[in-house]
Amino acid sequence: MAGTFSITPDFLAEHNRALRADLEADYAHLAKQLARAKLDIEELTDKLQRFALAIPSWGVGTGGTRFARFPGPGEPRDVFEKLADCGTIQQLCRATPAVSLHIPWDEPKDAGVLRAAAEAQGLRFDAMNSNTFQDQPGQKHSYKFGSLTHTDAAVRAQAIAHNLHVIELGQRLGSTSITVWVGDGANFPGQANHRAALERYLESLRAIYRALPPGWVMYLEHKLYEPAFYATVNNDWGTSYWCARELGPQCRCLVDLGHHAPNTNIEMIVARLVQLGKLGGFHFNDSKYGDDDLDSGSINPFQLFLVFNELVDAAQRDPAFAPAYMLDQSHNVTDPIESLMSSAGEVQRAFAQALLVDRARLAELQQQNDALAAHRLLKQAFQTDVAPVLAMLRLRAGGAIDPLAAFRQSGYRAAKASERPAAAGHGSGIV
Ligand code: PSV
Ligand code: MN
Repeated sequence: MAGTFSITPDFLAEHNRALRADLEADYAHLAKQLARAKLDIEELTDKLQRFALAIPSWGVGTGGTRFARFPGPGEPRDVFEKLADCGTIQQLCRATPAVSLHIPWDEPKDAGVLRAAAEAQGLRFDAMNSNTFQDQPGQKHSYKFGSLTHTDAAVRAQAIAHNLHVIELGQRLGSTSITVWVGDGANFPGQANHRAALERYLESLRAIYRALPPGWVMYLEHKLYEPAFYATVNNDWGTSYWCARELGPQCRCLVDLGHHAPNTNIEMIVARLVQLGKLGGFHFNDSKYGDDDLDSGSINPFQLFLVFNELVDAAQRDPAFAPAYMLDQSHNVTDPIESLMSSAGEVQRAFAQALLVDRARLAELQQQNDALAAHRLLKQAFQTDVAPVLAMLRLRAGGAIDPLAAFRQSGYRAAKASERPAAAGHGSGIV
């Protein structure tokens, strides 16, 4: 059962009272600065107000590496406690009204009870995630050598059945999408026939696609390597695009920022998928070397900005353009709630900065081949400090001006540490 401590509206009001005057001064100053560039701060704040990001249920537990996991105090022990933490993040940040569940990690006994618990926290369920990269207790066939692409049809059938179960559960929870990521691949040259494995992948996906309810979307998540270290089946955006196109309009590609080789031009992948009509959504995180699952914007905030630069460009061409935004991070050395709040802010910041780009002027400069001026135009937007806008929209939406400070002062973590004595072997985190 979820514990009882929660941050009270009075506490939040007191926190905001202390910071409000400074924020209003900073906001007024930024409004003047933006007005010089013919930008209306209220329009910007309004656009950001409508931006929503989903929290990964697995992100509120401490993650881990191949080497160890160092659990933190007061970690959630079940899906209801995870929801409580997600609710707290939303209460303070007001940018994360949705949760992305992972099944079976978050398998509820009663979907109705779980849905009601989410609604009580002001949360809804975004994309469901199926897990066929791990064996589950009592499962008949092992995924050691693959799931949707396994050479044995019985294993593939089991993995397909799991995805159908996840869709059915998602329907009861009010979700309208499923993200499929498989760990399938090979560790040795010669181990798998690349072409045959991809054929089996597509065939299995077709069976899942046929079960999609109307209005549902299936996201395909590609990944260059890991856990398979020589080759993965859905290894890159081109493969993902081809599969999504073969399957039909209810299938789109999901870009996890960490699933590419270092230095890959991810914003260009985004541009390509947008142009081809198959960009479905994101798993935001940051990385230095591989799928490091570091906090969004902590390593390469400029890349995050450039991704949003493409998304704002896409939205300008097509106002109906609405990809799904999710975080997908693993927190090894920080408090997961703090990391998720800070990452939500970094993603919002990148979006806000991308909204500042003068697109008509940029097109002119591109037409004139004025490389440096075009680059400086982007840099100017990227270097604008939009923090007052982000804080103001949190304040107006009933959140905290400074979520991190409010969280630390609230005593939430200490209260959860006593409410949630550590349980051995609980399902939080990724090891
Ligand atoms: C795989 O690395 C991934 O990015 C997929 O989205 C999984 O669902 C998630 O991480 C958690 O393992
Ligand atoms: Mn991911």
